[in-house]
Amino acid sequence: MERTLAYLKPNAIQRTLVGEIISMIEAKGLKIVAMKLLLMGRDQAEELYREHRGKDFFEGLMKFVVSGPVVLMVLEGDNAVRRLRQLTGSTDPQEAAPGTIRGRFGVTARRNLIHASDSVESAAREIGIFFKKEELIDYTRHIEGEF
Ligand code: FUP
Repeated sequence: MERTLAYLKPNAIQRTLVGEIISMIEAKGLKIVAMKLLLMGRDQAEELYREHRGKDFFEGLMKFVVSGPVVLMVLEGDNAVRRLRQLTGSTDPQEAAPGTIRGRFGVTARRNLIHASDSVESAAREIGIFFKKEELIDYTRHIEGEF
């Protein structure tokens, strides 16, 4: 069982797409084990995107992700990392497949609506930036086994 971090970026909240995007995640069978609305701090944003430090889009990315509240989620399931990345689609929405979140709603590479961890290792690190262990809830869904 894997865990991954997703967060809905400020433009998803501004465009009132939170419900639709979470519906797509739920429909995919991924289980929400933690969720919160948060105004991301600059320090958290820099830590999350540390591999991009120094790139030409870094400063713009920082300003965008702290510009308004985001919805953070920890999702659990078999191959959760890969399944969420597939559902999210390519970074540039113009390249993203039509059925993906970015393919359906995305406009630009920066304002691409959702972040999804790219590996199990990144997921563990990224979850640690935003959640304490006790905020992750262990529970069983009644529909478990019926997918
Ligand atoms: P992804 O893993 O698909 O979220 O994409 P990356 O890790 O490559 O990029 C992280 C974020 O950087 C993107 F979600 C948005 C931002 N970005 C830009 O703002 N401009 C770019 O040209 C590329 C990425």
